[in-house]
Amino acid sequence: MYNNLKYEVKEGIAYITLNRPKALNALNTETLNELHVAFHDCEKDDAVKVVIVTGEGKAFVAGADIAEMCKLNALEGRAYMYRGHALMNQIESLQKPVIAAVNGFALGGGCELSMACDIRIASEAAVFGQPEVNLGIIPGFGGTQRLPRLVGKGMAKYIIMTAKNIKGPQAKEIGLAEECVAPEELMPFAEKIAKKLMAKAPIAVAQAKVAINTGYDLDMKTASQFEIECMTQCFTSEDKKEGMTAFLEKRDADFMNK
Ligand code: DAK
Repeated sequence: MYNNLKYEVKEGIAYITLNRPKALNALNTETLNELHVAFHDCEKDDAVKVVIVTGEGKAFVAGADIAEMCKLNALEGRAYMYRGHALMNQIESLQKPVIAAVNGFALGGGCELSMACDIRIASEAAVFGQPEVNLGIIPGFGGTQRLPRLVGKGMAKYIIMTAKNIKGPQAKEIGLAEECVAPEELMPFAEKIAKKLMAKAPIAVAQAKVAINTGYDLDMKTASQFEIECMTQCFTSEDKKEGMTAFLEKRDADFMNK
């Protein structure tokens, strides 16, 4: 079904593994479309609780596909950009947590893909960057907007305007990755975080995600009102009953069976 990625669901985790070795997992149109379908499947499949995105080989994603992009005129480029933005927004609004396990090169659209995920775990071998200015363009899948939100405006300008590469450990230092681990620890660590997320109340985790993502771009008063609405969703859930009852009964909460 997929030509450029592997999709597998195991014990509540959907693994989306970019697998286009001839172009270091670069995002051509077909790959963007396949990612869209894979994330749609994640949303619809009740067996999926958490998603881990990673790359096969030495790259996470080496960016948008330069060979394909090179042939696009301005109008086609615009359509391509809409497709990329739609994918990033789809990931950001997925009602399940998404972890990027960044194994290697995460350049251009690859860095942007990781930034649309909720949590980034970098391998020490990871290399993040937005090298678009080397190609005569700027980040086109939300990088100029998501990078400053993660690392601050000054650092984002430094990275984007000088096309500076950021290795895994530095990515953690500046807030571009939440954790940085040895390459062989990457998937076990990402799975550990996935299991931690799965043990929490799913509706609460989903509502926390939407409250943070949506509220971040609103003024404080509107964002606070939005938080109240998200909290109200939690208050109507079985998870809230189970979580609070479990606390009072001095036992672990069991959200999976509710
Ligand atoms: N696209 C296409 N092919 C790529 C590629 C890419 N992004 N990156 C690597 N490849 C291909 C190489 O061409 C090479 O193919 P062959 O020559 O073997 O056929 C193969 O993958 C292996 O790459 P290298 O031989 O270069 O491998 P190295 O280990 O020596 O170097 C590298 C690895 C990641 C440092 C290097 O490959 C590299 O610099 N890659 C390009 C990185 C880059 O500039 N990424 C793109 C950023 S631009 C838009 C919206 C969004 C975007 C654009 C437009 N619109 C709205 C229109 C986003 C743009 C970007 O992401």
